[in-house]
Amino acid sequence: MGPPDVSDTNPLALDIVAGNRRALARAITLVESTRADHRRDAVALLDQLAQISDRQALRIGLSGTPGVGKSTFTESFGMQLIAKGLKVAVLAVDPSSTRSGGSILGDKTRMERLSREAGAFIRPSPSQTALGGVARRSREAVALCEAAGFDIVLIETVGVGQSETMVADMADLFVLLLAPAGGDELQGIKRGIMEIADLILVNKADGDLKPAATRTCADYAGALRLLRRRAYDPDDFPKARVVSALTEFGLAEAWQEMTTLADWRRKNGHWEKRRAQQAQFWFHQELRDGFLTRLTADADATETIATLEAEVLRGTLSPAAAAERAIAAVMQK
Ligand SMILES: Nc1nc2c(ncn2[C@@H]2O[C@H](COP(=O)(O)OP(=O)(O)O)[C@@H](O)[C@H]2O)c(=O)[nH]1
Ligand SMILES: [Mg+2]
Repeated sequence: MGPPDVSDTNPLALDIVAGNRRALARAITLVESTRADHRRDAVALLDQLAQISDRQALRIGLSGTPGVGKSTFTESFGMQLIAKGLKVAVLAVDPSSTRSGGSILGDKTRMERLSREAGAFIRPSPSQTALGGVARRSREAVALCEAAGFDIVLIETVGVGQSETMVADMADLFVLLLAPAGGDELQGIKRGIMEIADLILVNKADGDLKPAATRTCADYAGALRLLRRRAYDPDDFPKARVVSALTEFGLAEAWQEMTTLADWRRKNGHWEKRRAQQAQFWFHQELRDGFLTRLTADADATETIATLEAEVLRGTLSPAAAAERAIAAVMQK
């Protein structure tokens, strides 16, 4: 296969692939927009990029409660990757961020070194996004960073609601950052989150907190062993380790674990399979969203649905029968 024919290609796409940061930033702004014409441009752009670039980054999802050290970790871990000559993009996914302009922005001070690096790109989550749009915007921003040639895309999210699952659904690896627990209680971490973690990092293993971090890590390692084995893991994964984002203790080892796991998955076909399943999942998500958007934009359909809804409210029609009729009415058009 020769070089792709780029004569009809959007210059923005070419600029992104050439590694132009401002083009990347503009493209992310475009995919964040909810305007219909922007949406069309964004879809066309993403499609073109998929045609001209097959670059893959290692996508790392990173989650943890506020204060656990995500920003500090991202800074020191990111700097270590930069020192290896890797290009690092950091994206924030914050479904709750309707306030201050996103989670990373407020933390910019904690990523001062990283944000000055030529090989790094940091994008805070936008302040006002419709909740349903968060997943799409993030996923598309990841794809844009990938096309722009980043080796690592770090997708950071606060541990609220469904955001961890959402981030795991767009990542190759999912890392859970935890704090040392006081006493012997494990933090109220949900089983579902444990089940999607590939690597648990107990942060703040420094100074007075080190013994607690080590204990907590052993507890989590024990808890992980109780989980059902997953087909896409080698024997000793998922793992728990201690790190200190502050002193950088354990960060090189954490990176080693991530590459070991990623390489194993690549070699055993799980990487491609996971990416394919993710693409399939997002396709269905887009289908659902697309149908719903079109439905609510259609006056006749909206009226039909309102009429049926009134019957459901009165109890004269069952919800299932009403849905059947609504679908039949809409499909006939
Ligand atoms: N002792 C210690 N403190 C840390 C470490 N990492 C982060 N912190 C501190 O924990 C607080 C929250 O860190 P931050 O990175 O903003 O957490 P985030 O809310 O998860 O992004 C800050 O005061 C950090 O200095 C660490 O490894 N050790
Ligand atoms: Mg933070």
